[in-house]
Amino acid sequence: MSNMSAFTVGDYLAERLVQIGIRHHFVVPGDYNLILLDKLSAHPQLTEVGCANELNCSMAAEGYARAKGASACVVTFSVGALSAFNGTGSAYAENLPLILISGSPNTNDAGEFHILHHTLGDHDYSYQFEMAKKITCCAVSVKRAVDAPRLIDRAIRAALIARKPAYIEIPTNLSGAACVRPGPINAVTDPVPSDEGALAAAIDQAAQYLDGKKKPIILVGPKLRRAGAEKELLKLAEKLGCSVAVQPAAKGFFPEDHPQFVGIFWGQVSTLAADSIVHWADAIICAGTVFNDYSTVGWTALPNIPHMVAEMDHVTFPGAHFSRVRLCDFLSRLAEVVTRNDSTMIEYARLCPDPPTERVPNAEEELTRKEISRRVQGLLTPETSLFVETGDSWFNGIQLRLPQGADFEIEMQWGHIGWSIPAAFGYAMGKRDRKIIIMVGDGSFQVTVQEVSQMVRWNLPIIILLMNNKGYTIEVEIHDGLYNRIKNWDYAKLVEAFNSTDGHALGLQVATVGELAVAIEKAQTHADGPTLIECSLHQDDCSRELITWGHFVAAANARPPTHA
Ligand code: DPX
Ligand code: MG
Repeated sequence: MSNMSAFTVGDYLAERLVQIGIRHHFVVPGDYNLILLDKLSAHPQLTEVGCANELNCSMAAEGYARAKGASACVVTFSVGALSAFNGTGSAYAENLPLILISGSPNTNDAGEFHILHHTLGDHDYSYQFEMAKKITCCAVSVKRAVDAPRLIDRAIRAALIARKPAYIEIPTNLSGAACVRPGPINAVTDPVPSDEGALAAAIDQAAQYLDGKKKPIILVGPKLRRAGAEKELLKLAEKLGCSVAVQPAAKGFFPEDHPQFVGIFWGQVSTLAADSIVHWADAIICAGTVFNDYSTVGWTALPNIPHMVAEMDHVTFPGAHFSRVRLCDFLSRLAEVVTRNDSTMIEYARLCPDPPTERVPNAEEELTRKEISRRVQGLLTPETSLFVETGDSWFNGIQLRLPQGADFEIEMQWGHIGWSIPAAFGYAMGKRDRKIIIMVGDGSFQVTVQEVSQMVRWNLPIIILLMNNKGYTIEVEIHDGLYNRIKNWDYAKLVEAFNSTDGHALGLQVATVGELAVAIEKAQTHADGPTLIECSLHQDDCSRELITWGHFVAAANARPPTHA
């Protein structure tokens, strides 16, 4: 049997991707990865999904990992991979196991000192691998087919355990080389269990921490879902009976219709007075929290009492640390030992704001940001997945009330404008039954607009609400200059250009309350392609929260150097 007809390195990789639950791989072809793409698409359970460029491809894979728990992005050497590093960075920051796979030069070329296309034009072809090490939890470069199974398994296992991206580089002349068949997948997927001793000690320490505290509260962070610990958190919260506040990037990780939900905590821009009750508490159980300059509103909202922080695989208390304690084990064990204390709920009932009275505007009134939010609120159902883009869309989305089952996706740690378009596309490929809505600004849309054409190609009925305030408004609120003005486009016409002869994108422009209502109705019945509703807004029509947050983030950015 010739090498090319045997089970190959490419087949091995395909089998492993399928075994970890991946059903679609996102690709841009190039001559260094073509054989590999043939092998991957030959697997009966893998569907190849082409993207318009590698930035979008990596962001689509990032979104797919949100939907399916893991993803694969396959690109060519350098010209492809360097662009895909951006979505890989996002997956790192957002704790998502994206497997970045790059084709690379023929194994003979480095030793023969050849100059190759798509490279820096030097003789060293290791630079891409070296760069990938910095933005993944594990990078492997296959140099011989015999090493491929071990290296592929190592990279995939590392990604799944750490919930971070991994990198696999496969030379163009090895993808089709003969390879052994994979052993049981458990060796790759089995989680690292908690250390029993460390877990028991951490639970003791937690009991000590809570002992004598009168006003405990739980704060939920974005790593909770990545650790698969939402159910355990709910169990702990209900046993303790205390208030549960949620960080902005964790919106929806604790049900918003639950009586113990007290809002999104981020300092002065908190919802439902979450900041007041967090500041009133005397003990904070942090679960998967991330305190960065954005979530703390320019460092103005760091909790100022000693708190305990349960992370994905360790717990830290004031004065003690325990490694190898998995978040789900810690939370469910803690739920068994805590005693009920609902003092923060009793106080919250006293201070929580009354529901705002809603003004329903007339149809001929000029469209406003508030009215768009009111309409999006009306669209949310248990089947909705709402993507909110960096920009005022963050603040508008965070204000909405999520019904049980609705999913909320945000990329707050990486914060790459344009993420929502490819990420929602990738997510839609992984979860075809969800009703996907994107809230995105004009500046962000301009970055990754090409991926609307994949929504058209796959007939995905995604609704895109484009907030056209004619500029980078979030930047205006942080620090203004002419650079925050952008060229206006006819966005509605643009998405229809993607239709060519066979597509069904619908582009609508609205400037009044009545026009938005009609457009939303059309979008809801438009089932065989995306609908973009371009909402014309006044340049200064932005949220109170954005202005306040921007003020404090600008102050944090402007701190003078403390060391000369
Ligand atoms: C930038 C941001 O129009 O939204 O609501 O008008 O702010 P708003 P737009 O989408 O504009 C986004 C713009 C330019 N941030 O205000 S948030 C800096 C930035 C970034 N990501 C990348 N480049 C620059 N976040 C890739
Ligand atoms: Mg804008």
